[in-house]
Amino acid sequence: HLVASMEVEESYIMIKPDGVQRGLVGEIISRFEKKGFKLKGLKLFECPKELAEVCFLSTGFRNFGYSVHVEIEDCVVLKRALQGSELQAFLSQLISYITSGPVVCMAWEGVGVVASARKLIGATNPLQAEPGTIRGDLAVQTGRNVVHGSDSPENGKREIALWFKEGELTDWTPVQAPWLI
Ligand code: RTP
Ligand code: MG
Repeated sequence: HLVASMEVEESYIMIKPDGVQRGLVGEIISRFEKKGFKLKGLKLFECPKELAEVCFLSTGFRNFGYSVHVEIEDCVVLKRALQGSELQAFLSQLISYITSGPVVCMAWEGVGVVASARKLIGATNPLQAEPGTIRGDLAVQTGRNVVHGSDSPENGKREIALWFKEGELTDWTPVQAPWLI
């Protein structure tokens, strides 16, 4: 069985401030819930500036994909164009965005959840995201793309540890859930 050989993973999914402000929390959560992944952590949270800085300025800007930019055509341009103070300005815009209002932090578990969640979310630029994806259906601007999803199982674990405290995560066993296997 293909499925049996795949790993159970965790992904950190976050509804960004624009998603909360626009009343899309239920809509976004339901996409992951209906897909069949298991919710292990959920909170409404005002991200402190320090945490945003950790996310975007050190390891986390990698968490949020700076290293990934090399692979994305659009972003190669971005990487070339943004150096020194321009890069600082871009990062501080990202920090202002993510601290501009409450976010919804989620930990989702499942087989292949990291890649699958990114498919459900769609391309970084919502105008290029396929219809049927969260960004394809609900967003227009790259800088207001409503949701974050981890880009690797390693980052999934790391981001969950960064955004949740111990005791905020619940490991529960679904009573009867053949659809989760
Ligand atoms: P995310 O990390 O939020 O799930 O998004 P992603 O993987 O699809 O994209 P990533 O390359 O990791 O970029 C992280 C976030 O930075 C903002 N961004 N703006 N103006 C731009 O060209 C640009 N590139 C990235 C977006 O908010 C993106 O989601
Ligand atoms: Mg990313």
